[in-house]
Amino acid sequence: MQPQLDRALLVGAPDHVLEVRLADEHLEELARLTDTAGGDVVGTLVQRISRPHPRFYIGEGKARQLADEVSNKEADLVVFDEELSPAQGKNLEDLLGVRVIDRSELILDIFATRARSREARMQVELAQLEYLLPRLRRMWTHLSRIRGGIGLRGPGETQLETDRRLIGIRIGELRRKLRDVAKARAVQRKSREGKFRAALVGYTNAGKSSLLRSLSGSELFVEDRLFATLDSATRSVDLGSGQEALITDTVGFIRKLPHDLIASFRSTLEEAGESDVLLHVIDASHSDWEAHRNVVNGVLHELRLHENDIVLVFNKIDQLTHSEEVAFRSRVRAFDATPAVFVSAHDSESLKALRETLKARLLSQLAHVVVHVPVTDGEAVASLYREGDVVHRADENSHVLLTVRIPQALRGRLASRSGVTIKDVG
Ligand SMILES: Nc1nc2c(ncn2[C@@H]2O[C@H](COP(=O)(O)OP(=O)(O)OP(=O)(O)O)[C@@H](O)[C@H]2O)c(=O)[nH]1
Ligand SMILES: [Mg+2]
Repeated sequence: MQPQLDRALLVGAPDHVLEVRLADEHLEELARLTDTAGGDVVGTLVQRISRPHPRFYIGEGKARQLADEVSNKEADLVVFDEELSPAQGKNLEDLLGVRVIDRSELILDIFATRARSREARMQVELAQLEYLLPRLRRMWTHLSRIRGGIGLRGPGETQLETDRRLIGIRIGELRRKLRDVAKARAVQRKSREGKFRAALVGYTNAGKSSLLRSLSGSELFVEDRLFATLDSATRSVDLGSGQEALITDTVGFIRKLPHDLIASFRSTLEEAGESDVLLHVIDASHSDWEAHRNVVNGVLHELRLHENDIVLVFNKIDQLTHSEEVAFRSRVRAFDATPAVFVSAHDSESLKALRETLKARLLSQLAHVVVHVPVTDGEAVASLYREGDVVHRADENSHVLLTVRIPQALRGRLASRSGVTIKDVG
């Protein structure tokens, strides 16, 4: 059900108290989304309102003006920045005679065309169907129009009932399959236990994938478009001094991300929450970075991840002049108690601060212990050197005495070996 996005007219109906600059910014973002979905923006229309009009969301007079615009500009699609109720969508379509979609539908459409992995595709399909269900009658009208059917009469009640039932069945099936995938992922995660893990979260286009690419030196898809990444990917990153972290790149967030989408990506995002630290990436060069940060904080809140250990990663500082950067840093420090680093994914030197921050967190989580290992147990000694941070070594006749920082998982494994004793330091 891919809509043909052609000549699109954008409509913004911001709250009348919203700053003009922000209202412009929101429409600009909607234009980028439309472009990402393959549409051509032929015009925009804005009406500041104090309350949505129940019939058309915008006022009646404005709706008629919109109808004139549609015919003047020969638009075949109208995109609303605000979420339309099923009835408002239908009324607008009846008035305008072209397809009307809202921001949520546009985002769902982008996700549908861009998701690659089986899991992401199922997540998107689930979100689309859940969005579609209450709007079925209107969707049917689209279809009968596209197929040049019997005009605007729409389907009969029996047909609608059948469709609702079929969609309900498919939703159940997708939920079941996604639960299985989540279980399989939990097993995979177990095998990574004991490793230090971080997850990149943040507004779309902030540079999450670019950062992981620079940190890990491995290929990842990066693009100056919204929602370049839909499938999470994990890479191992060298932190120096033999320490290593597993870092996961996730889907980006956006203002008014459809709830159905957040719900279907919940398991992937919750997995990010199980990591030792969340790296909240912010595009420091974007004029609206504070609003972006608030949107991301809101989603983290919704996913109950806001109390996790979070580090703010201000990216793209190469785009700021030196004095802008200085002002930026002091502003951030003055207003935010969350630890922050300032980096550029395009400058590997600047990433040192991020590696150091991660390493400090990794080391602080290690248990500081003295381990007695029989000299014959070469494997235990080797694993202490490989996974721990050896501070001191003393060789006795039958034992090696190592003062070392180790992850809890290694401690558990060693404790069960015969002849090995572990004591906490201080
Ligand atoms: N100048 C500059 N550009 C950057 C930097 N980091 C990323 N970019 C650019 O920003 C754009 C988006 O980068 P991505 O890494 O795809 O962003 P993302 O956060 O993964 O975006 P989504 O996957 O869409 O959520 C690309 O054009 C990058 O080249 C940086 O430090 N400096
Ligand atoms: Mg990305």
